[in-house]
Amino acid sequence: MFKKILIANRGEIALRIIRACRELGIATVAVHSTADANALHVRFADESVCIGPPPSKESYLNIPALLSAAEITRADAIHPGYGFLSENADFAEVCESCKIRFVGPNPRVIRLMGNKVRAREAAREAGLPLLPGSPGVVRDAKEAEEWARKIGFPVILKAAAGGGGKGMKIVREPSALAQAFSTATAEAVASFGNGDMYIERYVEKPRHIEIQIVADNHGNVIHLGERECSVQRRHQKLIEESPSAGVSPELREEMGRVSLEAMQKIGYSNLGTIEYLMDENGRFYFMEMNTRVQVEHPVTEMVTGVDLLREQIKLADGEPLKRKQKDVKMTGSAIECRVNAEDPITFAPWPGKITGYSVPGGYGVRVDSAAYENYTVLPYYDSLLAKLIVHAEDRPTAIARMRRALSEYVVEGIRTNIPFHRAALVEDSFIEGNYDTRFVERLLKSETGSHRLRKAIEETP
Ligand code: MV4
Repeated sequence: MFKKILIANRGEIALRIIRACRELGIATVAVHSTADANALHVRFADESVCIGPPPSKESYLNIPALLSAAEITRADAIHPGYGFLSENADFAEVCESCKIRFVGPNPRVIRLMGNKVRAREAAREAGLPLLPGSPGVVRDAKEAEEWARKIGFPVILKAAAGGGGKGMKIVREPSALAQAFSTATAEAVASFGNGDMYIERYVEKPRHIEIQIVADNHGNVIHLGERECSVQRRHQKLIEESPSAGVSPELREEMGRVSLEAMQKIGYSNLGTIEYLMDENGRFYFMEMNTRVQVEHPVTEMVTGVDLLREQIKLADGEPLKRKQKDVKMTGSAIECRVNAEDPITFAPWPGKITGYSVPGGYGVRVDSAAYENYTVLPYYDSLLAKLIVHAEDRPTAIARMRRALSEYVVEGIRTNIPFHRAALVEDSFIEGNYDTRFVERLLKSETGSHRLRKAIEETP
């Protein structure tokens, strides 16, 4: 087993990794920017190294500084967490060439999944269902028009280097295609330095359902069921749950089986998440694959009883999977609310000092957070303050438990989106489990939704 792991991240995920290491008897090295000198991940780790000034580019994304820190402290592995360098194939490659294990899949798969056109092709070859679309890169507007005619409108143009919604354009009629193609291409060049586009049939009100994959270096793959992540705004997820109310046991079996078989064919190893779009008829289509641990991994941990970070580290060390698919059981229902330091109506980031702080607790409640009283939320990094996770025997009880936990949460001195969560969890469509990716938009637009949000702001301590 590894003796020492360097955590190339900050915030709650750095703490989550440190906790898993401590339980495995592995020493930890925190890295931090000058602004993070007082952060909890620095205090929780056995050692720490300052790697640069506050901007991420000069610290948490600074590859030479990270490798120097790993070499100086003699770390034998680097855990990238999520975000930052977690899906950077070049970084994974440099780590391996420095004889430092990268906790994640091999650079080949990271690179494959990073290019959405190549990922789509690999998914098709591995037997995953795809939406009708171009088999490869669409070279110009004329070619896009030919494909659109075959596929049928509406269509969506997507950047090969994209993900997270950048460089995407929905096109509803032939006359709008040429303009959309050039705008999307320009956006993709500006954002990713790569203007390659592909085209797909557009699904109007999709649900975002993802399958958790766990794979070892010896060809064994299992899945841990699905997470539903349809409650999101501008591609930022806000609420995730497992299981999804829109997935029957039969559909779960099917999605899990095809996902697992595809990963065996691709030669995937370590943790991974396959994202699917589900249409109104319950049909699912491959969207993209994430080759890292995800923010929302705790809901899967709560329903399966599998410690994903512990497993991830053991898998990176080459340990074979002990669990077989038949050993995986999903029990009850788990929900996660992402508590962000942001305005609950405009969603604008709201950094600043937390002057008063009290976290919820009790049966079935988990808080993954790096916040504490007198902590200052910094403007340089993402605004995730805490993940509030509940687990209960069934979905209605989980919803009641989450509402109870949200009512206990006190954060003074900054604005948070706790009122948004309070409003969301009383929406009929959420309670019925009958919602899609337009949920937040509808809540904010509706009379009752916006009224409830304003009331929740008044009532939130
Ligand atoms: C789509 C789609 C509808 N049809 N593709 C958004 C981010 C990127 N990963 C892919 N996305 C979408 N792709 C087709 N063919 C709708 C979205 C989409 C979306 C997907 C998941 C969760 C939230 C979303 C919000 C808006 C659009």
